[in-house]
Amino acid sequence: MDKTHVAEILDEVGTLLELRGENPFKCRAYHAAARTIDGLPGDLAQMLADGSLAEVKGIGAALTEKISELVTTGSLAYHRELRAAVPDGVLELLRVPGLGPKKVKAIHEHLGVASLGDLEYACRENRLLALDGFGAKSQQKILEGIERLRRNVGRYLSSFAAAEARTLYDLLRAHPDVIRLEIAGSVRRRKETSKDIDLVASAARSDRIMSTFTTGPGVESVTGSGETKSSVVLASGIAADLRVVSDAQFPCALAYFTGSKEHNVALRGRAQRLGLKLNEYGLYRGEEPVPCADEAAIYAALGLAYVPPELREDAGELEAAERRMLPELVERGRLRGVFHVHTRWSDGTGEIEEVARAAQALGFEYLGLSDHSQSARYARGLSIEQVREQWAEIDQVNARLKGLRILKGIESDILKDGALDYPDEILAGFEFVIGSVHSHFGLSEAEQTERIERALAHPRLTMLGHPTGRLLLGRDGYAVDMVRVIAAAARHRKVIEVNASPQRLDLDWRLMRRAKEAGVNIAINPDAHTLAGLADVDYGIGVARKGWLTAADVVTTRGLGEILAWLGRT
Ligand code: DGT
Ligand code: CA
Ligand code: ZN
Repeated sequence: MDKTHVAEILDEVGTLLELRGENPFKCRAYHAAARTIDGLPGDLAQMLADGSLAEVKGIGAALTEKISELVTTGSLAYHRELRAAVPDGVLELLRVPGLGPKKVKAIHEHLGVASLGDLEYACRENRLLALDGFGAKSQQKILEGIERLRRNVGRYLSSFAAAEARTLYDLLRAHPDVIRLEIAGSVRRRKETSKDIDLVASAARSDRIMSTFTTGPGVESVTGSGETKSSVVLASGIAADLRVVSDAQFPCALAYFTGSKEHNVALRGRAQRLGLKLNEYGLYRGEEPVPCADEAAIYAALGLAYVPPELREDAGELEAAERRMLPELVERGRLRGVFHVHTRWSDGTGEIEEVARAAQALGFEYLGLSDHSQSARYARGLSIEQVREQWAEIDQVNARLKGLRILKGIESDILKDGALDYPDEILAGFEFVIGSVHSHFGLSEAEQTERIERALAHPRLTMLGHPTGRLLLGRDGYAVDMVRVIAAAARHRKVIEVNASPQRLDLDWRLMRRAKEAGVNIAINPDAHTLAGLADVDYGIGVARKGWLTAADVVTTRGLGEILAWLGRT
């Protein structure tokens, strides 16, 4: 083993000791030894053999023994032992700029954060503010640091990709040469994550548009530039491709670059069976182009109803389009209210009245507040006394508000055995109860499923929150049999939420049709922790559409009267 590698291991031992909260002198000794070894002029094996290593300042007998083990065996038992005690995700936290072992230790111990995804979520839920040595500023810096690390992952959350795409769209839309312009690719299909941004424009000439694109603000480097295609990497890390075609080519180019690839393949196959040829330039019968004014015309020429981009995943949409059986997808404008909103009473930032006014400004008739329950200590879950105080405040604010009704709810932890937090008489005082799993992620699939099934059977439970607990690009959901969970929700007539936080989008859209077919209604819940977070319902709409949901499948498209009747409070 060479010196550099030995130094790395010693340095990591120092860090692992710091993470354990060991004596700072001991930790520093390892870091210092690592630096010393790295800078030694001589040969390590030689120095061990002739005993000169033990003479080096700061090395000494104990370290010499460890270095000897490293050099001769290639690893160090002490290091392996320390390493095994720390989850991989916790070590990963050290890669966030500004987070040293001491801070990582505090975050891990006090907030249970064990991965980058956990950390991002904790920041978004304002959990770091409760820790000594952290403030709103450092929380923001950590979020930016995580974003930078993401660049190496190569995928981005839909919220981020869509915002970056929108900026490019606005830049190009203003260009006088542009005739038609659309965001294509996975962003247009409202996928939960995207690799890059795809834009398609039409114009009589492309050169000036291309130069606007490649020299646009936020462009860090140009990775390709040509007459029909240019590629850039933005300063934020994400890449973007722009295609410019003639206006006649635009519909087929847009369809092609919207994808998905699987949908394209199926569509092309269908064209072939009809004696047609479809590619990114056009639709042809023999050599003869079949003119298509827009995407709908392409589908029509293939005997199909127009397939909205969200459905283009080769999941049966072509068969449904042929039979004119595509669903009329839910739209943002149909949402009449929201559930699952946090306030300052637990880990949100808004006062009840502020949140209510923000909800009203978004056009909602009702606002279902659901702060955390008493077992969620890390999230400042409400004691029974605080629950009663919050109810009193809600009554006061409701008395002042016109046109918006605040509903009293709770995000009750589903306890390890599937029971809900709080005794039944307190639960009965809420107008709705969301049950969520926030702990014991490590149960077996059977145990986790039974736990959630038991919660769903509770007569006071209204809906299941973020059913798998996943954090996109952060951590997988816990092991759970969602088919059984959906069946249980159907049996007990419970709603499942689509948590619209862009980091969750859980229930996954791939499972929504199953829920819908089982007769389970979906609530599009922002899980907002700030006033701005209420608008996250837009991301929920995106995945609900991907999941083939109509307004009738989404409980929050119902007006207040119907909601109150459903909740049994007319
Ligand atoms: P992403 O970027 O991984 O989030 O997903 P997409 O769907 O945006 O994929 P991307 O950016 O690689 O390509 C954009 C679209 O271009 C894709 O949805 C379909 C089309 N496309 C790309 N490569 C192929 C291909 O090899 N065959 C076909 N049929 N279509 C392709
Ligand atoms: Ca893409
Ligand atoms: Zn939650």
